[in-house]
Amino acid sequence: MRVLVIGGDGYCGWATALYLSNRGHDVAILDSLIRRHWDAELCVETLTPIAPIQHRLQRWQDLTGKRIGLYIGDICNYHFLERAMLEFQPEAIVHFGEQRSAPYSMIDREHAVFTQVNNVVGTLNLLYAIHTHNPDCHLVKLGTMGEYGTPNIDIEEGYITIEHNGRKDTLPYPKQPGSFYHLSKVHDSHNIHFACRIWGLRATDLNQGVVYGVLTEETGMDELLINRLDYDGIFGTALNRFCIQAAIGHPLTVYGKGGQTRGFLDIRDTVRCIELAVNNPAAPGEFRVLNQFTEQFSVGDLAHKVQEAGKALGLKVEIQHLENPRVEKEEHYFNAKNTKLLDLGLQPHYLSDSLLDSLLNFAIKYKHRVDVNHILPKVKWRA
Ligand code: NAD
Ligand code: USQ
Repeated sequence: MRVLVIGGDGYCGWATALYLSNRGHDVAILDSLIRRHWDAELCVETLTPIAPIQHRLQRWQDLTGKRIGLYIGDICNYHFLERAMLEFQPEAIVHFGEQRSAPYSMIDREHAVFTQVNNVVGTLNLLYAIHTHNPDCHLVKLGTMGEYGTPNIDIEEGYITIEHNGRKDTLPYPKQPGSFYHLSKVHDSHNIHFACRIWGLRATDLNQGVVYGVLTEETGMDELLINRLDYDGIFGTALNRFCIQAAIGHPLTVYGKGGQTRGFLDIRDTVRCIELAVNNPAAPGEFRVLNQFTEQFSVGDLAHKVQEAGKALGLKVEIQHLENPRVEKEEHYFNAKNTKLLDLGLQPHYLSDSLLDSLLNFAIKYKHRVDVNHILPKVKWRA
């Protein structure tokens, strides 16, 4: 299948583009490379040294004989997007190309506005481009589990059946996101759902949990194919950050009580979930929602797991409860459904001692690149 991976220079997108190419799909990456610019803006670098996208792709072709196309540009620029769509004629589009950090979106008004414009306008342009030029193309859009927030009832996959005053309907599940970033995903979901209803587009919204890990079969093939691994207080995410903190002897940064519970998945499952969605497209007019995570953990549980795994490697790992920079529940009910991807054939890589061991060793290998000034969180929700 011809698959366009938007955001293919990023963490999930790079691993996915190589994986799909390796599995025989005809892949092209579209990316504005703006994430590299945000790193420069914040004066941070990923733990791993990532090569320029052109070198990465050349190396992939030299190693495997498989060519991945490249379109460098911004999906908020409609004419650029149209040209790429008309030239590549994708049968599926996997859309990772957004500003994805909650703290970045909460820095100040400019960053909140930028996040929502970049994400919502980019996705809306994409919907118009598909409708106008390629209406049968399946949109596989990365959403987030954070769209649901932490309600005191079970979280369903996208929709909930409600009885009200004697009448019954199946409706979009209520959304209570926790940042202007997470809100941008809710706005996207509404726009995509509407486009499916009015134009008959086919779309899958993948409400992904927090991703951890760095190695996939393909990105581990060669140093030039290495994936990014963020550890800083803005783009770094919980488990990845904890492993890197353990590697450099920094106390693990649990925010508040640490009872915040989220869905998590290994990056090797991210790439497989995308493949399952691509290979099993939504029907015309269908807005399909899948919850993409494999296990639930509280932040405190994860810190303890990293502490134990670190001990086995001879690392002395302390856990520190910091004042929570975010506004969120620190103790709450959380029980989210995630059966639809399993039904499609996902065989999860559950979090294991061997994964923690390999991630810790990876972090130790590159720990000389860590700038400790970027570990503590600096962005406050109430500022
Ligand atoms: P990332 O920042 O590593 O990659 C995003 C890529 O998109 C970057 O290469 C960036 O340059 C590109 N991009 C951003 N805006 C663009 C635009 N307007 N036009 C073209 N390219 C643009 O992020 P990631 O961690 O790979 O996340 C990818 C997607 O998955 C995001 O949509 C994110 O919300 C979602 N997601 C990520 C996680 C996670 O834990 N990393 C969890 C759940 C959902
Ligand atoms: N947390 C800590 N200590 C840290 C970092 C985070 O306690 O050092 C806590 C946060 O307060 C939060 C939880 O861990 O309660 C998750 O935070 P995170 O930074 O790991 O993840 P989040 O901000 O939710 O965002 C990440 C990705 C985002 C994606 C989301 C999936 O950056 O793109 O949408 O995970 S989800 O969380 O399911 O919405």
